[in-house]
Amino acid sequence: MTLEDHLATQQARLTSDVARGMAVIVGRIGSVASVISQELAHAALRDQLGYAGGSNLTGDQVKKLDVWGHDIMVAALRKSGMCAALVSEEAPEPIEMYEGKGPNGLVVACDPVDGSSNLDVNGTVGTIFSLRPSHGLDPAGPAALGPGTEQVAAGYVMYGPATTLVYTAGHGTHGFTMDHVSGEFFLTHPNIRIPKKGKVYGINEGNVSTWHPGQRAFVEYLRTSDKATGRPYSLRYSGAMVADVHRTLLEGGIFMYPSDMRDPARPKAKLRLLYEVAPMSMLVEQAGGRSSTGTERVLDIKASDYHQRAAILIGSPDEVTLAEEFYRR
Ligand code: FDP
Repeated sequence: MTLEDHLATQQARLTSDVARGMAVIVGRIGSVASVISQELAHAALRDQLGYAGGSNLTGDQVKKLDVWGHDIMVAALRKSGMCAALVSEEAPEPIEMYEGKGPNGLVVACDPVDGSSNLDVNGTVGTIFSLRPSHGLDPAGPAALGPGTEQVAAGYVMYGPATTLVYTAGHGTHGFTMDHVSGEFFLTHPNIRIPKKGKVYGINEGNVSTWHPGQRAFVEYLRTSDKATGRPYSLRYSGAMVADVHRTLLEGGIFMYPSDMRDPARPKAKLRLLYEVAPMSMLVEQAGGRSSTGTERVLDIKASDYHQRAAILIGSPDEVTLAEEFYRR
């Protein structure tokens, strides 16, 4: 089954005001992904690696492929005629699109090229996206703010040895693999269910000195041998959220990017709520998993800023629940 056919089945299950927009926009993102995938494969040959010069609003050094990915995403969403505004990691304010205004238009939040530090070393990177109803607002950008439970669809594309697109429109999480000859996505992972418990954890352990004591104790627990509870866990960390969440979704376990708690009164998270943390949370919940900040459900966080950051502990229900217990102790 192609992505297009699958989108038609999901479209039939949504309310009419958002259904068509969801199918059109996810389809467009699939087309953009096949172009990004080609570009990544040839980037070194086309002088597309390295920094563009300058940094984005959240202070990250911007790479040439970040800028390029953003530009083609803007053009594709504008052309879709269903996107009323785009919140992108590479733009300080939402990009309003009059082509998609109206009661059925959707607001898209997107990180076109996520995991950019992997770009120059031929590592895995991804695209993450989230769709919400615009409710006919004009400007439509503010419709992106609010809890993650308002998302009507979310997904990511992973550019690894194969290009994989995983999305949910609120009725399960489904994975597709791109045929590199035609650029078309085919359903290869229908209705993904995350294992209840896993054997792997993923976290940047270089940050250990900045963690909450509960976070430190939890990781110490995972590293301690105990046959009865399947410990020690193995550590896997790719440096790209998409790859780490994808592995966790398929094989179980937990991926974590906790806040820097050196000043407990002012926790500092790294990953962005609207176009990283919230969409991944919807995808994993739809597959039977959980996503928490350590103290609250991620999808309940009400965004008040387009580039707001949030902590995330995401994966199998058993590990996320246990991590929360460690935070409470
Ligand atoms: P990157 O900064 O390379 O774009 O989006 C943020 C992100 O990548 C995630 O994809 C990734 O999980 C995380 O940051 C990696 O951060 P560290 O280098 O701090 O581990």
